[in-house]
Amino acid sequence: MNLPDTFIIHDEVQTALNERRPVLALESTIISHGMPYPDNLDFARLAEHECREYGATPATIAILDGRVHIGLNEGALEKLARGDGIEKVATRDLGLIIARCKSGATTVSATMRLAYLAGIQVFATGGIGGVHRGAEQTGDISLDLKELGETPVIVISAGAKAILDLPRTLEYLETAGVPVLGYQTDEFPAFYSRKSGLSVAWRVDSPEEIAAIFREQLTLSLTVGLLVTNPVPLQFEIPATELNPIIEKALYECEQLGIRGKAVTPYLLGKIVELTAGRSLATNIQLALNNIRLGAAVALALTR
Ligand code: PSU
Ligand code: MN
Repeated sequence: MNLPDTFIIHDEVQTALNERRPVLALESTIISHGMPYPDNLDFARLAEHECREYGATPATIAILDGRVHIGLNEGALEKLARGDGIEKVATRDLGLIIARCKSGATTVSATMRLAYLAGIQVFATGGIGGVHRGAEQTGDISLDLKELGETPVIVISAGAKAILDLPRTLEYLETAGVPVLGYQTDEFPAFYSRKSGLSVAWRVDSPEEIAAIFREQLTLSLTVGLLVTNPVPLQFEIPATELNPIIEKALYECEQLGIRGKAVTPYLLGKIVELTAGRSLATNIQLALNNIRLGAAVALALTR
């Protein structure tokens, strides 16, 4: 594929792509805007380590000084974790950030698009953005959903964050034509919790099935993503009953402070870490690592 000259593909990633070995894309907003320093740096390193352990080359994606990096070195991870001058970059911000030679951490939407352009088919994150509660009034719907409806990449997530309006998020995904698969579950997981009370469209039980479904989508030239939802491991989940009052409190304070737009999700995640005395951070890290393990297995299945 002919890549724009603003792209810098890490040697290790380029070699893996050339040799048709499994590559897994990882996002950077979860590092810069989703977790506090220095836990986020430990997470970023562990994420890449876990990916390798499970047989795939990690390609963490971010923009540094106007260059799109597909695969990062240790210095870049450190810079993203510290977060100074690091913008939160969704697909709509890509042109501006690159044109102005700025640095940014990519969200699910931007990471999907850049992974696709770089020829990477699988991407593991924590949880996708979605329709926010109260979107009837605010109209706040994450660009992640639109991107899922437009870009053929497999996204492995722990569902959507419980801070969102999950029924409306699922309705949006249906309208956008995005298949929502439950990995070894019939229920749509709610990020910190394994259950949401909502059903997924289809259940799958192996990485091979996921790879087979994606191949058929490509054969049909369907230009949509494939959303895989993978529940947080039982020992790390925070049950919804326990979390709901905390989410209510975080949402209330967010509203009181008048926080809007792209600052909402980072604020809520940070507030929940504070209100759970760090427990939600441990859960966030574990669910993301769990997604990386599955993502590596799916990337491997796609090479067979
Ligand atoms: N998953 C996490 N932590 C995060 C995010 C996802 O475990 O911080 C980020 C992703 O980058 C996602 C973004 O795309 O939150 C959604 O932001 P918004 O609601 O502003 O679209
Ligand atoms: Mn938003």
